Amino acid sequence: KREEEAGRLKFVCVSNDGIDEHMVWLIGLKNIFGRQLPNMPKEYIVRLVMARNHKSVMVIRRNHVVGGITYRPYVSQKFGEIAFCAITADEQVKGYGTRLMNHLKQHARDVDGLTHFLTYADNNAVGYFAKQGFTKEIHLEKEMWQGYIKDYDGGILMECKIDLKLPYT
Ligand code: BCO
Repeated sequence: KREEEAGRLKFVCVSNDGIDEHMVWLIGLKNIFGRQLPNMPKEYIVRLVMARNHKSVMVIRRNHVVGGITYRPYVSQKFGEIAFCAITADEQVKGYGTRLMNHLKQHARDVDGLTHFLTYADNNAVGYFAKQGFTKEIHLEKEMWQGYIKDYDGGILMECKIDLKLPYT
């Protein structure tokens, strides 16, 4: 919190818009995903991080990327699909992952107009997602998301309802 007050820590949401600074951050985030999600093909990571229909919420400290979440907002369906989520190795378990998720929820609700998130969580990330309010019970009607999100084996589908009023940050 102190670093945030000193202006050294910031949370941003960017997509591939050609702005130099955004590109540098997206490349930094893509590299973190590459290291932290070894089972994901590198080309797949680059493709989604750089896709114009995806957005990335990132933690930036002293102009370096600490971690981030890449998601695809399905605005007409009012839900977002989280594609990747990671914090750089030496900064994990310091609370960044939680704060990142809170910023994501606030942005998704207030800017994209979303009400839910869905994600296929890795087995070992289920605990983290559960602490962020995700459940294995899916309340969204299947017609809302089936055919939109890509299902992949090895992941467990989890859902999070975004509170309509809660100040997340
Ligand atoms: O609040 P508490 O202190 O009780 O709990 C903390 C952590 O202990 C707990 N936690 C963190 N990682 C966990 C976990 N619990 C179970 N299993 C885990 N793997 O969650 C609470 C929040 O901790 P945090 O805010 O300090 O989390 P952190 O470390 O900043 O960020 C969490 C991760 C999961 C983003 C980070 O550890 C990470 O990058 N891990 C490696 C990459 C990864 O597993 N990413 C998620 C994979 S799923 C994916 O991206 C594909 C589909 C979404």
